Amino acid sequence: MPSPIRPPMIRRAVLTAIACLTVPGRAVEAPAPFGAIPHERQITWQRMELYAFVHFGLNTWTNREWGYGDEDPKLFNPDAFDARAIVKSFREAGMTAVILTAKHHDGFCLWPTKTTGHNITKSPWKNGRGDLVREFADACRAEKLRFGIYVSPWDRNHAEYAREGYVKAFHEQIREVLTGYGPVFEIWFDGANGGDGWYGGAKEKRTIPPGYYRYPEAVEMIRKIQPQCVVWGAADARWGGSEQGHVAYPHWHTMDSQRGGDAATGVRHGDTWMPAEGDTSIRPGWFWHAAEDGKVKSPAKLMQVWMDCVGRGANLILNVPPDHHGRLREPDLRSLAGFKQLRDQLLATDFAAGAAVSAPSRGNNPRFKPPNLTDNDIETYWTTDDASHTPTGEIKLKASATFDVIRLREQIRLGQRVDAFAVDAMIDGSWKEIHAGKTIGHQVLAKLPSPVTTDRLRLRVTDCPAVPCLTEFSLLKMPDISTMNADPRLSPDNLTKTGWRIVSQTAGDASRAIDGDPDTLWHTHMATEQAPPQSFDIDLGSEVRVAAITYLPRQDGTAHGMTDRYRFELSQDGKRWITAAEGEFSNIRANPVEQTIPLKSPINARFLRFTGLRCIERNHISAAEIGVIPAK
Ligand code: FUL
Repeated sequence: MPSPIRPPMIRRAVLTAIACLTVPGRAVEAPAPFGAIPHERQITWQRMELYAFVHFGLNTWTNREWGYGDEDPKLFNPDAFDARAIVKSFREAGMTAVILTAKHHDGFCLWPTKTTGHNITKSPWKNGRGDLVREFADACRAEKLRFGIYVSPWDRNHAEYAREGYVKAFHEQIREVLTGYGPVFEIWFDGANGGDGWYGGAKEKRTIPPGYYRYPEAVEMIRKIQPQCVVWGAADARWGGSEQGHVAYPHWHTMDSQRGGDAATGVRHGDTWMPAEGDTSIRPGWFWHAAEDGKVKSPAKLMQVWMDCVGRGANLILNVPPDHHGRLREPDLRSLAGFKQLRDQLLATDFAAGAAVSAPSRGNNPRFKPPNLTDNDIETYWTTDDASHTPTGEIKLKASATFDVIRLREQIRLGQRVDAFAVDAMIDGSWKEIHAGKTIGHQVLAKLPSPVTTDRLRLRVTDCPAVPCLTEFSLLKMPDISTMNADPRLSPDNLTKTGWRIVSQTAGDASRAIDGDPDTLWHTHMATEQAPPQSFDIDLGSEVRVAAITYLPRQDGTAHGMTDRYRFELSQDGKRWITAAEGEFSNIRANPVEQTIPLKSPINARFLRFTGLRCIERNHISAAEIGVIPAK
């Protein structure tokens, strides 16, 4: 949830260190910083990139997402809890830290706090002598991951909530978790404030005035106790703008300290360094629910989220909730392992490593030399003379390579500078632009539409208000995730959709119904509702012997536009069509799972038309995925 922000303090010492370093050869000063710049704690944090969120508490037993505040502490009793095993799984998944919900909105504290009786000492677990914050802190230390804490500002249990008494307790809770457990890399202040709650038995709705939590005071205290702790949501880092984990592109690390700004994009020329953290859960909910064991995000989906978050320069906090035994579930662990494998495959070979780069450099000084781009060192950078805002560098690879991901990084200690860049490849004797990008910042991972093979490239900075300072240029190859139809909501028998394209549609963006992603959808609710019938035609890329067709209704919890009467037509040339199936999806509202319509006998076709003839809610048509099951 969005939260108030405050500018971080600019640390001159770091700048001075960068600017005044002298080097052998001609002494040339580093470029002056541009705009807002990060604090050292933010730089360290931005390099952590991917870490785990753990939502665990009474909701794990009550099957709720937001506890009301009157839950019985006796419910908290995991019989197989092992913090070390959980943290080890995160380490093996390549994560850098773990953040625990030490207190969620229900007010139940997972450590023996002195601020409220609603805490873990009232639980049978370890005979009331348990301390979950300590268990996680110790496990993180043992596994060499960093540890962070979520303490919900909104407290639906506390009788004094929305009054002065609670703010004191809340600040005290912050002090407790930051004093007794060793270094805390991040503290998370959620912006959610739903209003109603138990509040000591009052059972009413309470609203809070702006500034109620007195964050500036809390931040001052935090700085004294743990100066390196990143305060998320109130001082050092911002929300990524959605609970699906992705952030927007172009993406800025800066915000406006007075007016805030769009959390997903950031604010160009904002006066405050306030990098984003995208948050999402590996499951639909944040807490564990048995009914969601079959709805764990696939490795391919996690990879997509990661590309749209970490690949745009933000951090990703991925929630993996333990069950009521206190263990991570098998499907979650499998997905985490698959996700790690995909990242490892992507990052295994940087085809640009050690490549020769020729370009002008600042004062011809070796410190700013172009090969700094390909030296795999995130601190060294290539830069040019002050007058040269849009330089070009030419890169000669050691050998011809095939890649489809370009990675770039800026030296963010000097601010986020680049507005636009382009990359060309030498193909068949001439330069061809293969990518035109916008922001870079800490990192950008640009996925090309198809792989490129070359041994010569050109990097052109095309728009930059100051001389650019680029630390890294890499070329990577994405493992084929289009063939990984591992999402449990889709039958593994579905044909992969590589090479499919939408030929025509009556309304909306039908490509979203053939992207293999159950979380995106086609719908015909534009400025006004486009009533059924609505249809689109797919070119399957080549002829297929179709045995069955599938329809996955929207998966986002609403029935708007869900179809219960359909028609599927097939064609070999996209002109003459035959009706392959027409009928009704029964019970689709109560059970919105993938529907499979077997054909009477297989039909050869290259084109498929789906028509939604009727909808069960509102007056438009929607579909999450349309698929084809080929004859065996
Ligand atoms: C939200 C909360 O309301 C959810 O329950 C969850 O904790 C999520 C991370 O943040 O604002």
